[in-house]
Amino acid sequence: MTRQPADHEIGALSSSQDAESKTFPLTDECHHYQLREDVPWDIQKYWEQRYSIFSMYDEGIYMTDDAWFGVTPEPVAVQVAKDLAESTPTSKTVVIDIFAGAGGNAIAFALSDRWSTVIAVEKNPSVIACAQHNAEIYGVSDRITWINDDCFSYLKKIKPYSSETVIFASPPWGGVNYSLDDVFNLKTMLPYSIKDIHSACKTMDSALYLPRTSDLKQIARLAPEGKKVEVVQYCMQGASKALVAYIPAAA
Ligand code: MGP
Repeated sequence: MTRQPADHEIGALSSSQDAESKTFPLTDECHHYQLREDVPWDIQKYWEQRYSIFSMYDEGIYMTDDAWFGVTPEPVAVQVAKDLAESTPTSKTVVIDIFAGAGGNAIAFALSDRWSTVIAVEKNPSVIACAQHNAEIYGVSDRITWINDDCFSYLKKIKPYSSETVIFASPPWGGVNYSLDDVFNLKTMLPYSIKDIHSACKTMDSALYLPRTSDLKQIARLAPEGKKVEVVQYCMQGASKALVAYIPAAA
């Protein structure tokens, strides 16, 4: 029988007492834009899609300007949460969103009621404050353990819990120009390459949220010996937003 990590153990795994805290205050970098003219030009396209991103936007969703680029639209986050729940053996009860951003995925994992523990790791204090605030709006903030830390250092600390843990990773793709190449090269993804991310996660089952045009040959190489990787394209209004590669843990 597998043992679930108790809350105090997960807390003890944060890098310092300061890294994990009950409440992260919103900062000057956190905004709830109500008028188009207040929105920086480069994120106006995303602001136009605000209700697809967070259906409860008008309840007071907060984002930093950079967080708009990487947030998973709510219908996609809900479907990913459903697919991850269904494809994971019930013995695994902890899901860790290692690039939590403004919280869209962690909120969907918490709402799915599948996991005994949902952990959201985000290194930017302003961004984690937005995520926590947004999770409050969706009524699930207290069902998420918030870790303000670099995910690579955090992952080293949770190695003893690998067998009961699933990783979800929605990393930065190196900016909005990711779509300029017909095939996106995951080796040169910035600031973390696919190798950096996979090496840190490979002892656990993982789900990687990547550009829809990602090089599938590079993803196929991540399959452990004798196991398969599944790749799912997630679409809205007939167009793919991103793909998720579901990668089993290496033996
Ligand atoms: P997009 O391709 O920038 O916009 O982002 P759109 O409107 O689908 O495409 P266009 O071709 O019509 O211009 C699409 C989705 O990709 C976003 O909603 C995010 O979920 C995701 N996404 C985009 N970027 C740049 C990132 C990123 O850097 N990291 C992560 N994790 N997701 C991203």
